[in-house]
Amino acid sequence: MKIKNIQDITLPPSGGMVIFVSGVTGQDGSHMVDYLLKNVPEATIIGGARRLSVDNHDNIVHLEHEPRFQLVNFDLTDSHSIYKLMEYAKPDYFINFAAQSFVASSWDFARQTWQTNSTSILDCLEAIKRLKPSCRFYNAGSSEEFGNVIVTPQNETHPPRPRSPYGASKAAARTLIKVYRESYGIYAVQGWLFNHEGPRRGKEFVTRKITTNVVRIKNEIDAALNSLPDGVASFDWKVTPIELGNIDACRDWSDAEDMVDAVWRMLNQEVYNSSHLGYATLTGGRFTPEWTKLYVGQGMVKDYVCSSDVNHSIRDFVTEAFKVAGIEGRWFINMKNEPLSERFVYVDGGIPVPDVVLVRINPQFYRPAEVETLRGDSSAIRKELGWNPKTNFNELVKKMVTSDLSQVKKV
Ligand code: F7E
Repeated sequence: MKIKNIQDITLPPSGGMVIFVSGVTGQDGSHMVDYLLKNVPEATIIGGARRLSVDNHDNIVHLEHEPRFQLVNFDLTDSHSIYKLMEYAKPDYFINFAAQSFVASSWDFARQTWQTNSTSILDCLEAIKRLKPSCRFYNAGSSEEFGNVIVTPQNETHPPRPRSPYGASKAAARTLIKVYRESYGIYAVQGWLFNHEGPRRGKEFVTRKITTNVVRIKNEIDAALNSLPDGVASFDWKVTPIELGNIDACRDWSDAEDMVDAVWRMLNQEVYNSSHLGYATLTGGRFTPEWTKLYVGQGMVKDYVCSSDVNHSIRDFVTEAFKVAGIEGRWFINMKNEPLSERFVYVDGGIPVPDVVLVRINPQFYRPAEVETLRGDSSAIRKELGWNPKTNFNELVKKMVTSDLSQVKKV
């Protein structure tokens, strides 16, 4: 897909709304653009992505001929890039999904994680302050900020107790955002987004790692069974198992498409919060910089927890994903009850086949420090901003496995 330089962006006539979404080739950025195209018809949408030698545009190929969307070369870690964007495009909204988002890598690349997720947010806030203080800013926050939780479920009052450089970097960004909101009246928010997934999720995250491998294993099983002579039952065949780390970790998983709706609501709280509607009415639905400043200054703008409010272990996700693919399996532990020996084995006609291992544990995927359990309490955003997520856990797993199965069929 053609990528422009910032100075080549085509801007709407004066007064037209401009929305900038960074990290647009990722899961959340691409869904955000789809959401805005559908729900904010008056906006010109600019997506920012780094120009890489290898094309990573799979999540946005469908936008190639979309007249309201332009893709620009943008790097969050280069402050010049941020200033150029703010100076030239002067967006009304800056929605930041660019990040070092893989928690496991944050121990290996702690400085780069900090640079991208914290220092760059400071650069964004400064650029907004200097060049367009009325620009509304969203930064992707995370349940990883809660980390070593002291109470379940976690809501907005839970203190930050991060367990990874990633969690620490997002907690730092949150503090900066609050400082800029309170010091300068900038409408800047950072939601605590719990895990959110879908067919566009990167394959290094555990859910998509599982769904893509379930599909691979399904094909291996089908090929093995089809090669047996009619009427012969044999389990001399093997599959290459999925290797996972801590399968006991519990996460609160939502659909990424539901999450981008929450983001837009957080960016327009006076529209969605019925007790704030006076602000929307006073401005005739379009927010002047003066009104925005007053609204923010009165402490009306809040960060919200966004979650499904239900959690499941990685092992639950595995079982459900295989079930959706039509494969029955069972968790199996050896007689000595050693945890790392645990495996998920194929079940044929109700009988486990211990030699056909579908999933096994590889300690390589354990983290130096783990967040064992996360479960959100999103009652505030549901009540105050009317957020109503549509997809539950089983539907999400089904959506992901079904999508990965259909990709295989296309090849
Ligand atoms: O791990 C365990 C792993 O990498 C989930 C990001 O979007 O959500 C995401 O962070 C759990 C962890 O996501 C494997 O130890 C076991 O307990 O899918 P994940 P994450 O670390 O929770 C938060 C909210 C964000 O903000 C992040 O940006 O699964 N796990 N075995 C494994 N994880 C991976 N990746 N691979 C495994 O083999």
